[in-house]
Amino acid sequence: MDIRILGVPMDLGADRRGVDMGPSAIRYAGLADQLERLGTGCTDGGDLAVPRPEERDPDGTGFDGGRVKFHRETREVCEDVTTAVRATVGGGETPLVLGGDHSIAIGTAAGVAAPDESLGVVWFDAHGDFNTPATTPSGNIHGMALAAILGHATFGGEAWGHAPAVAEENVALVGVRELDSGEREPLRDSDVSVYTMSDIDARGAPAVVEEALGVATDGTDGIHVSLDMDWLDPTEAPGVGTPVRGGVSYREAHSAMESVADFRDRLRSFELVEVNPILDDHNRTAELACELVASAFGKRVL
Ligand code: 6HN
Ligand code: MN
Ligand code: MN
Ligand code: MN
Repeated sequence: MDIRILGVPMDLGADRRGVDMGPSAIRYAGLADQLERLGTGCTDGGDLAVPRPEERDPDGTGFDGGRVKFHRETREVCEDVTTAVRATVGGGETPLVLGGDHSIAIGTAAGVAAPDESLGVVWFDAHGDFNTPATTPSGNIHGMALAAILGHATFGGEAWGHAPAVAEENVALVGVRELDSGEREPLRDSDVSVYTMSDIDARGAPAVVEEALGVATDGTDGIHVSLDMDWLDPTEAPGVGTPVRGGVSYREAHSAMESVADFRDRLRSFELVEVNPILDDHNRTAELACELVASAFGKRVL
């Protein structure tokens, strides 16, 4: 497997400034070295250009009665992500996309698979990212990313971001513990398989992750893994934009990524988002991010 790292220093889709430094912090923690030690090819494709929030006006009013901050800029960056991811996959490499906030997933998902293919997705996150412009309490696009990919969120009448290759029945959301009131019903009514932290408490992380991977691989041409670092408990991963107590432990996260590695032949792309170095404790969240990526790409103790 040949991996290509694509950094997206994006923080237009979230409130707390700092996730734009995520790709740097993760590289600094030694990502490429760890991957090379696995014997996989690894090329760093650098960072895509992202406008600074200070240069722009977030505006974003007038979408289905709600607010969508930096809508135009986010859309432009996501289109660039799609182009870069598509070129990477087309060249036979596996994209490893580093955020940035989770809004970039809209660009990644659209680039990973052609519209006539079928792509399964495992979304590890404390949140549902299932808001729409009509339900969002924040106006932040990172909280709408999964809804947009599945074609639920329309932006001024346009189903922007909809990735037709991704069918709801092949999407698993794992580790959820904080949903906004407007996300619950659409998520319950959808065919997305939702595994909350209560499911992980009751059944254990390995069984839940195994089932989630089954959902994503069932009849699909490949899978995309989107790992929001706030999936982990904040004691392990303090450097994230929107921490929520009660997340998975260090060991559970490793075990989950080792399960992902068992499906390496199905893995089309991997994305790691929401590392916020400003809120971090001596880069430990970025270091953990590197370890988890290495586990997902096949690192073993023995
Ligand atoms: N993330 N549900 C909240 C919102 O603003 O929509 C938080 C979303 C967080 C999104 O962590 O990728
Ligand atoms: Mn997220
Ligand atoms: Mn999250
Ligand atoms: Mn769809």
